[in-house]
Amino acid sequence: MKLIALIFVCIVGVTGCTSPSSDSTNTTSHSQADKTVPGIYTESDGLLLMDAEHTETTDLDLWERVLPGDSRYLAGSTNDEHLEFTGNNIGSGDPNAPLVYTFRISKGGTYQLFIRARKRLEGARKDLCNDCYVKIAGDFTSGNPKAALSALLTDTKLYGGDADGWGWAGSLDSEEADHTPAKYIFKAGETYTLTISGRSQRFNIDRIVLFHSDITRDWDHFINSPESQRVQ
Ligand SMILES: [Ca+2]
Ligand SMILES: [Ca+2]
Repeated sequence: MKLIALIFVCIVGVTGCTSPSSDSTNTTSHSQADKTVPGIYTESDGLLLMDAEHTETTDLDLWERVLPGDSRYLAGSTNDEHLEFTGNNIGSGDPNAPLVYTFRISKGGTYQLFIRARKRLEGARKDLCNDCYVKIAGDFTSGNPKAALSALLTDTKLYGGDADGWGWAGSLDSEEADHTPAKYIFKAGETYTLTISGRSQRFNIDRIVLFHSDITRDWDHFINSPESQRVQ
């Protein structure tokens, strides 16, 4: 019995020693290494910034990483990287290749969603290559009377972006959310999951922004600030 007890103590001891050290490793950096260390993004001062390429979804499927040196790369992207959707066609298609981002809200209230985006038209009509689908799961209500909660909870088209440089996609488009901003009333202390799915081919996404109604909309700040911290 003494031997069994000793073995048990050893196992507990080893387990107890290894988990804190791996936790500290996971939270020390927001560099490229975070790609392999999914964590929950944490809102701070009413602002949540998530680089699209830092999705916790490991299989990008029909999204492709676009890095400097690639002819599709657009300078000025955050983290020197963005994602391009390669599925469906340049007009439309069903929700495809979902990318997941989990985040925690500490300051409750109304948040608006924007995705820094580029429509790589290659000469195509300007309303092509310009959209994805978004949905959020969690305990929230709609922050926009023109957008039904059901539209925010299910894959709904979000469109926008720029053809010649980086722009912003922030308008929903469905029968229940007719060309209107994506706004959510989040609760303090709750965790939410954002899912972005591909819709039109050659739509590029760089950075995801959710900002509280108390915060001034400041694109330069949203682009130049480091992304939000992630915790395990
Ligand atoms: Ca980026
Ligand atoms: Ca379109």
